[in-house]
Amino acid sequence: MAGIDYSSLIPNNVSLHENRRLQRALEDWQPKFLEWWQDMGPLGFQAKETYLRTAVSVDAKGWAQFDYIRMPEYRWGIFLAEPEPGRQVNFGDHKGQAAWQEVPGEYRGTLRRLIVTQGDTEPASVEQQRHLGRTCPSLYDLRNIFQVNVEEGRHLWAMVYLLDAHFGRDGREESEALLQRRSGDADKPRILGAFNEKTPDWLSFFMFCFFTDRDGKYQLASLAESGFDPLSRTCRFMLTEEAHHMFVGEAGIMRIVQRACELMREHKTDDLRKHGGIDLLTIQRYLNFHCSVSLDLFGSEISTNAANFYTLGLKGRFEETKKTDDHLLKQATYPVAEVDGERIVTREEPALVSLNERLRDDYVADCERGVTRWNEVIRKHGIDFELALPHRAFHRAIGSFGEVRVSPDGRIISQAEWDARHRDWLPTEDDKEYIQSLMQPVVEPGKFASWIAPPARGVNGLPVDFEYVRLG
Ligand code: BYC
Repeated sequence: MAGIDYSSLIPNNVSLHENRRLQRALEDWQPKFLEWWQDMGPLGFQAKETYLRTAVSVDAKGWAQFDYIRMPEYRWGIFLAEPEPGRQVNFGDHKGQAAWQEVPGEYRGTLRRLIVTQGDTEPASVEQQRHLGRTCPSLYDLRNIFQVNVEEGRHLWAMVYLLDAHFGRDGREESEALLQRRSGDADKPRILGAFNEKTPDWLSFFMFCFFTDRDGKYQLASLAESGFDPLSRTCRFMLTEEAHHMFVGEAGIMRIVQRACELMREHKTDDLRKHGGIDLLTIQRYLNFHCSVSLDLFGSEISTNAANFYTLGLKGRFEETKKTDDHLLKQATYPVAEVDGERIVTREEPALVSLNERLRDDYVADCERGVTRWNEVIRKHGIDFELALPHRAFHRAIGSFGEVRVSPDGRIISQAEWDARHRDWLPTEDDKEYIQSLMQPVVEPGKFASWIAPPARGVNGLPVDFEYVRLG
């Protein structure tokens, strides 16, 4: 595979110089992107040298290079994974046909909508995290959030490339609109619910990376199965970068849990607020919130949209090609959790309309594995407490559970019980105020805020006390 062409204004491995029209469209969009980055990207620090990784090839053995760079000078570009010779549409009505290199005319609108929805989340997350640099718990963490931010910016580029390359004028208009919507804005909000929530503190940030970026992993993996080959190749390379974002989330929460356990042992109390730590019950409430809003991102349990995406060959299942069924699913069923009066029951539903729920199942199983690793830290400290994922029906706004009140252990409850108890289950104003009070910047290399343990190792083999951002 050719490496990335860094000599041009927009680094790319798609021979952009051979397509003048597309190159001009992207070069026209680039300054608008940079303007958006200045307005809505990380607040402050733009002129500071940060130790960042940049994609330099799509070779699995060594695709990234690490160096100091100022964020606005990051080489955002367009990188697609290697083409797979002879790739086919692997599911749905077109199964067995050659994968499409151009958008099939009749699927234009549907495909554009999927790409825009995916693209919209990328700048949204940068906007949500805009203020966090100012309250970083360490230089190591400051560098990590900036790494996540620049890569979300690159993922926006990835979707804008598809829109500009394959959707003509409509695509260019959508590319502009991606820079105009704003997370949380009443008039022009981002498309999906979770991307309009606030990320006001670092506990929320780490939870977001664990839960919401993981939705990204599962959605991208499903789009990587697409019969539209450019989308598949784009998503395959995005997944390489996405892994780091989930690492930041899982390791961040693990370090907060570890610090909580150390403080509990040291002071022989669960009440860590006197000692500058975050107690496990508060962590659980934040977990409940971020898990539930991320579960909503999978859409309704029963969805004809999802069935259409699949039947048309546009969006597959997680690891579609590893599955051994007929990849048509016209006769198959799938167990789906549903409300039945006062109870939640599981019923067999047609598999095609249940695809959102199936992807949610894959996601929940992955989240469980992370929670188990956090609980291992608690267990090793000899503390009798377990973090747990809330029931999938808890605190939902989308789908069949959006209409009922459900406890974290999965009981349908009355509004009165919800009113009496939701403060035990979701972050309270008190929690938010306390967490906010902890958000004091720590920027001396090797030093960490009171509420989080240092990481086991630094970035790219460097020591933990390396000067990851040159603030001087
Ligand atoms: N909020 O049949 P339904 C990431 C809408 S994250 C608001 O239930 P469908 C990242 C839906 O649009 C991954 N609206 O759902 C992470 C539809 O509207 P219309 C992002 C919602 O269509 C961290 C209606 O409700 N990628 O990459 O089967 C940092 C009924 O829809 C929501 C994708 O999402 C919601 N939560 O599936 C950075 C992949 N849920 O058509 C990045 C692309 C549903 O009635 N998107 N609605 O107006 C999709 O595959 C699908 O659009 C969804 C929804 C899975 C999101």
